[in-house]
Amino acid sequence: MTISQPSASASGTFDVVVVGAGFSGLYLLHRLRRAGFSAVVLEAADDVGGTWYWNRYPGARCDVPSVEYSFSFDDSLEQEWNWTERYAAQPEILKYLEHVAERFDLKRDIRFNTRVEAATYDVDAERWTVQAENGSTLQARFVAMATGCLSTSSIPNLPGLSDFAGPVLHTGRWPHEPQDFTGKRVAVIGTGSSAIQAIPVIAQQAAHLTVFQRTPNFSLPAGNHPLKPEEVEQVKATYPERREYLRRSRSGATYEYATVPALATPEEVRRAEFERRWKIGGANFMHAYTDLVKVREANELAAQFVRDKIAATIRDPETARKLMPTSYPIGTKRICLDTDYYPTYNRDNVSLIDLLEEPLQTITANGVRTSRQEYPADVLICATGFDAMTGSLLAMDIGTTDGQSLRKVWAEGPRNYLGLMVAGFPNLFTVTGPGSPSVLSNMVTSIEQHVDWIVDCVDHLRSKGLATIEASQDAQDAWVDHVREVANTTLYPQAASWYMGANIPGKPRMFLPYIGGVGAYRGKCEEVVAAGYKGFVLK
Ligand code: FAD
Ligand code: N01
Repeated sequence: MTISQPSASASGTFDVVVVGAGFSGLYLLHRLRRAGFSAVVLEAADDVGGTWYWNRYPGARCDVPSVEYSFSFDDSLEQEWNWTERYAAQPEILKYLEHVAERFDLKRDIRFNTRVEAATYDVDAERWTVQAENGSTLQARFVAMATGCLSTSSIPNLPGLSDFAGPVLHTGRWPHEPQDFTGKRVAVIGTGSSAIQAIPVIAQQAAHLTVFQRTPNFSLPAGNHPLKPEEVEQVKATYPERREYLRRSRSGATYEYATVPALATPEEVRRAEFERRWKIGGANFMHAYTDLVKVREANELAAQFVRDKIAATIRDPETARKLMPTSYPIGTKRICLDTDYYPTYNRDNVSLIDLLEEPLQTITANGVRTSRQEYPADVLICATGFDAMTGSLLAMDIGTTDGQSLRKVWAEGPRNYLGLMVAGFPNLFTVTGPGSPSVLSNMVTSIEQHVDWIVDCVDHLRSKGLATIEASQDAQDAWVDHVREVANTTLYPQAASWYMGANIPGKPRMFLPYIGGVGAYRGKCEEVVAAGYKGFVLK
């Protein structure tokens, strides 16, 4: 394989085309450049940031501690950057990513306002052609899809939506101009993580907020707080060990990982432990016992603890009842972290409408009509989530000149090897693809691992004078089976969640991420490399 020189950018021919300029695309570009490859990033938005560019709704923030939800690849970056809160808000994370882009001079190789619509592999020339909506056509040996797991917003096909007279906003495509809800009647559809963050903030401003809930979610207190200088210093002093621990940990973040099952723990001890973790805040609660997401009876103990908290917080018993999830195990839909979510329902200007009891019939010009009545609204907010994990990949027409089509190959659900490559599509990588820990982890930890693996792989091909790498069909089949088997040892498949593809009508149902754990998964990827890229065909 002849690798072109890093300067070969103007011609439209590159070693690697990267799609997406969020955490994944930025780090990919940096590493590819350092390794001496010519690379370009194509990004649909007009700036960097990905998730943190698009999700500008009030209250948006991370729910993995900021000091860990950040890059580890550069010592001076992590030492010089100062996070101000336990969970940084969207503007701060976006500022961080802009800083990273500036610091490593990344923007000169990012083409903004460039949405990729197709990528075709020429099997004879062993080369990808990538086409964008704006007419750009680029050629490359390799393509890396850094298109994000939660980047294709889903607006449900609600009857009458186009009749609504006021603005319709989606949390994942939030306008750049500040939205002023003062004096306005606001309707929010959905009660997932985005809504749960936005509702308490919007309620403080709006004249009235009506929340339309279909399925109640379990939410835990985030316990967000400003970081004290000494806390930051302590983290910085131990960053190398901390990051190494994260890479080998279960979720890629520091939690107090359980060692004992809930069912073997006396009730008073268990309640005290739940209480302690509830007070600290964060997803740490879900790691209290080894059997919480494996054994329904154990799970129910945690679920009931949260329901009791809801009952103790909400003054109106009917509202409390509506907010209590009962139809799926806690944690099997993405657990939510909040700041004042439940107390918000004690405000006079907030109402909760249960769409299971009074189904949504239509959106009207002036509000939302259910089977019971019309609820007036001046602004409609869809906090209705994403076509997760596969949506952004399948939005593109990805194929080969010998007739392979990703849309066809994935018609029954995504199939790949290690979440990194798909059999039949040589030299095409996905970052945090389905079948990898991805959305079940601190995603920055997982993104760095995937990017490092991909760049090391391309570097390996170069050093061996090889042109292509492709997942073998057998290895892919075995991996897909393994991903399903591990998922089936847990309660996760019992929920109609976006992890299962259940939020998108017609989407095949399968558990999309790999639940074997970040450290275990990293170990498998390392073993594959040590065994000469076992399960891949290199030519
Ligand atoms: P993204 O940030 O999604 O970036 C993908 C980019 O690709 C986007 O800019 C998009 O415009 C671009 N793109 C997509 N398709 C195309 C195309 N066809 N052509 C050109 N460009 C394209 N994860 C955590 O671990 N912890 C958290 O606390 C956390 N909080 C979150 C909060 C919100 C509100 C959301 C929505 C997600 C959160 N996540 C969190 C998940 C988050 O998506 C990841 O942590 C991370 O930001 C993903 O980075 P990425 O670069 O892989 O993808
Ligand atoms: O989306 P969701 P999200 N009629 O899919 C409802 C990450 N994230 O944007 O459950 C009525 O979770 C739907 O109802 P139901 C995180 O990974 C992280 O909130 O399908 N309602 C649900 O209530 C998260 O999991 C943070 O019955 C409809 C809601 O809309 C992921 O992104 C913050 C409907 C969608 O919830 C997605 O979160 C934000 C319809 N037709 C996001 N269609 C952090 O805190 C959908 N709904 C880090």
